[in-house]
Amino acid sequence: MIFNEKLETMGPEQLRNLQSERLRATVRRMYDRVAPYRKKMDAIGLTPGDIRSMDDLSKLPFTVKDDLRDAYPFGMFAEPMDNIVRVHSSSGTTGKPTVVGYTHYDVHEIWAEVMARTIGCANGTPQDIVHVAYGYGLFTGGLGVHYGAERLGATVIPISGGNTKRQIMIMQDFGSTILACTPSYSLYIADVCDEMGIRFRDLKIKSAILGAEPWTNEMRDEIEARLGVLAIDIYGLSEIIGPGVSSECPEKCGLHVNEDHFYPEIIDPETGKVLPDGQRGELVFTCITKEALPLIRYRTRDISALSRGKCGCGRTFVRMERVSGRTDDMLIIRGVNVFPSQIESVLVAIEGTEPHYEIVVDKSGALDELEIRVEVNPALFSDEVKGLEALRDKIQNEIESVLGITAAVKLVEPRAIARSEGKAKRVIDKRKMQ
Ligand code: DLL
Repeated sequence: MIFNEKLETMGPEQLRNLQSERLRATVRRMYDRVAPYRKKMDAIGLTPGDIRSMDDLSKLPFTVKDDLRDAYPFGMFAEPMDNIVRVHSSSGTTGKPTVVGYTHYDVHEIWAEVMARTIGCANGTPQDIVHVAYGYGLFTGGLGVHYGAERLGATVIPISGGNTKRQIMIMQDFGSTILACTPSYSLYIADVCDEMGIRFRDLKIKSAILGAEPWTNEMRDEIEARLGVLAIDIYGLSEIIGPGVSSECPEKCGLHVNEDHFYPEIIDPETGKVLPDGQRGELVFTCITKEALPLIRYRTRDISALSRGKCGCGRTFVRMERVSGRTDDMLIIRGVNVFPSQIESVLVAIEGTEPHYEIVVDKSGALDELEIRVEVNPALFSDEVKGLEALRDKIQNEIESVLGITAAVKLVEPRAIARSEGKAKRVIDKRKMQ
């Protein structure tokens, strides 16, 4: 079902005019209200009047994650706190998270709208029962899908993540028809179903809106075969809105970007130059309607490509290819964004460890596993076992409180981790990606 036929099937010229008008207003707003962005424009002698249409977009300076970090927590907001009705946050490259804010308009007129479109892309209708197993909280997944499902007029089950047996019981008893969670969690739910002697296919779930972490078409095939559902890739990031930036339709030929709100570009990550359609590079978004945090040319570090050919579903919005990787070292473990530098700062702050470590990410069944191998200093290593166990527990707890996920910590003897002459290779990601 196309939720917003008028906008989602808009002709190219009309769309371009709408985008240009919105861009002009956004640039003016950012210039007048957000000092860090105004400084960037002033530095290159650019004024809001120089931006007349989408053709001028590439003149504008980029925004990067560090800009948000430098303005932590609320310094990039274009609205006074009185008008901010919600904040969310995601991991930053150091200990500080990235904080994002929303006005009432952002939550109800933009986010709920684009998420209703997303659920529509998965054949969702007001008759559906949407089982939201993304986490609720500072993470945008749970509440993002929640408001979209309500906007669509569907029934929401706000179950959040975890307690898988209970999830399955609720799906069975309440007759959930659309599942929203990470792709890996959907497979884990299927495993637990098997253990419980329940066939997932016998549940009423007809489609699944899966995202927040990279996955492949092969994984989709497996999910569709095992779960008997239509599995749709949904993409988004907190800085832009959360989920709802783009979504596949049943044609499965790329994710339609809600470009009347979030305008995408692909750039060469080295030179910053805009690349033509079809070429892979770093995805950059400009928010052209948001009030609280209308980031301009935000560099996502996600790798994708754009295509504008006709889509069988009738939607005209540009499509982005499934995200195939990142330009930085961010890992996504069980849907949680993790930077190796966050792990390093925990380790170096703990007495008794050496700055030599390895991060191993693997899959156990459908779920990601994180193991951290860290060298212990020689004095402690010869100490009694109790001391080592206490150290291991301490690291484990610290990691859990900083990252919000559990890690298996393995203490290894001094010099057990191979030294490197060049750039240390600290991350071993054994999960198979295409
Ligand atoms: O993960 C928002 C979201 C929630 C998207 C639920 C989809 C479903 P963040 O926590 O800010 O926001 O993480 C954003 O996750 O830059 C990508 O690297 C990655 N990501 C999100 N969706 C996908 C996807 C949410 N479908 C970061 N495929 C992004 C690959 C994805 N990577």
